[in-house]
Amino acid sequence: MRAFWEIFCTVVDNYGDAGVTWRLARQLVAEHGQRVRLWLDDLAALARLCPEADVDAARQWQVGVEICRWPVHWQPVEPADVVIEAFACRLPEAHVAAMVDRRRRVLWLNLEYLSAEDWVGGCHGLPSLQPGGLQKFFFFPGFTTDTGGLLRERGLIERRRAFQADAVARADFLRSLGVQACPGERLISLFAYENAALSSWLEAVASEGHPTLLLVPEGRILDDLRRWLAVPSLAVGDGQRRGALRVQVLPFVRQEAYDRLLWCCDFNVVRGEDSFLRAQWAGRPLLWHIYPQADGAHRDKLEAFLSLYVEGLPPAAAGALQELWRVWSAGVAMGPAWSALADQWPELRAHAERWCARQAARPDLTAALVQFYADWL
Ligand code: TRH
Repeated sequence: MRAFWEIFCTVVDNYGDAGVTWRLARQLVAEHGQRVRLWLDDLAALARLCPEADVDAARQWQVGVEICRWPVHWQPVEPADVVIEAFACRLPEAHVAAMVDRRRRVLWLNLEYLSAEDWVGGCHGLPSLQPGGLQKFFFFPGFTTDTGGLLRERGLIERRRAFQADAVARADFLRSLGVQACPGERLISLFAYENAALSSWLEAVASEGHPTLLLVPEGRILDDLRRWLAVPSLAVGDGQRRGALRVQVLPFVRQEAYDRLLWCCDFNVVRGEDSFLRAQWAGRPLLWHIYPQADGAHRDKLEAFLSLYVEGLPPAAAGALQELWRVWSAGVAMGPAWSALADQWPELRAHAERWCARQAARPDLTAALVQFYADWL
């Protein structure tokens, strides 16, 4: 059944909002044959993830998705069959009125942020009555069977495993980014917000007995990195060595290439929502820089995810991982937590693949949305 979907997204900051809705839009088209219009108020964010996107176009098509600039002054258009407001952004009032008036019923969904908290399962799929008699349904991504699942394209895990098994493909890909890894070097990627803990972590890595290559896409952490390296500036392509640690600054690459970077690395430091999930699909140990919230709500989210994630890990490995994530999030000294992790690498590596396989065995979020619409009809 081919339906027409609209996805509305305001870019709060960074890339996650555009990143998640762009993935969802593409998957609805490519895997479910749906017609999709994506409304974005900031095309510059999208253009970082999809360089073909034209930041000046009011309307354009990319890989079958109609992308429209969400104008400040809304011009009436016919609403779609399914209208998704991403992350509780406010739909134009005139559009809601048009949804009320539409002859065919409209399914109105609010796609929420990803969280592992307990209450999410109880709220997933609940309707709320809106003025005008419409119902809005809350759709929660999540890690448990009572949620809407996780964004995952068809065949993703198989493609990732094939790539990881292919040393030539990995080397070619890294070379395309200007990276030449030395034999035996451990690869770590770093995509994070500013963090006072960075210097203590890099000290620890640089003083280890084995070599590490740290790959840092350009972004908010660069200033902290530059200070630790004590260099006047850092730009894409720059490389530095401190003890056992080599550091290289990478360009910000398109979304698909960032996936491959995660697949190449032994350990990934990620942030926000989308890169956090992609690192899980990479099947490798990770460190999450959760998006900090002013009211401290991110701490509950971090703990909720940790308690789910460490299930099945031996206590020593679970404790070491939890401690590392907590100190990184708190921005305090990382040295002891990093060395405590050293003995746990084999456990953590096997666990990351197990966790990925367990999550990938569930229906993905896009399929769950399509099913939700079919059931609602
Ligand atoms: O950019 P973020 O910090 O986005 C955040 C989160 O979404 C957070 O939940 C939200 O509240 C806040 O924005 C407003 O982190 P995130 O979610 O990982 O998004 C980054 C996107 O950038 C993701 O889609 C991956 C992509 N990316 C690339 O495409 N190329 C790159 O080189 C890199 C480093 C990232």
